Amino acid sequence: MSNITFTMIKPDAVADGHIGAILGKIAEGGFKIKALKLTQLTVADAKKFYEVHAERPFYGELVDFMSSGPIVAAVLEKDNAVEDFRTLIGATNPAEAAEGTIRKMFARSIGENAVHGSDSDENALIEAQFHFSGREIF
Ligand code: IDP
Repeated sequence: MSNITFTMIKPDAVADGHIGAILGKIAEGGFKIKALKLTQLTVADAKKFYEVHAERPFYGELVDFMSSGPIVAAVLEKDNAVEDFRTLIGATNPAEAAEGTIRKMFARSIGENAVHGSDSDENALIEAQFHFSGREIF
């Protein structure tokens, strides 16, 4: 698979009722949905998904937050998907995110920042396969 990225609508944005608006921004951004589900990470899932951040001071907080409630997981397709999606979501800290970006519009804070977006083509594939079986990706 190429030209794909993986995203999660995080527990804050699901709890705040932003699923529909965020999926709308994703569609307007020219991304095609290849896989989609409402799910919840266990603590073990969140630890594994974010294990590259295990040494960071916010790891425990991040794992607790990401397993705290339902999320929407999705695989998105577009030319240059990884980079274009990171532009659409904006900076990690919503206070620094550009106007009109998903994080600027919907995030609560640097930790509870509404959406995840893969940081490389390689990680997009790993993350898509972490959440979806082959027959769930179209
Ligand atoms: P990214 O999601 O914009 O790629 P990363 O630096 O990879 O940002 O961090 C992963 C996630 O960890 C962020 O999306 C955010 O939820 C959380 N995070 C990052 N920095 C902080 C922080 O300083 N405090 C609390 N949580 C943080």
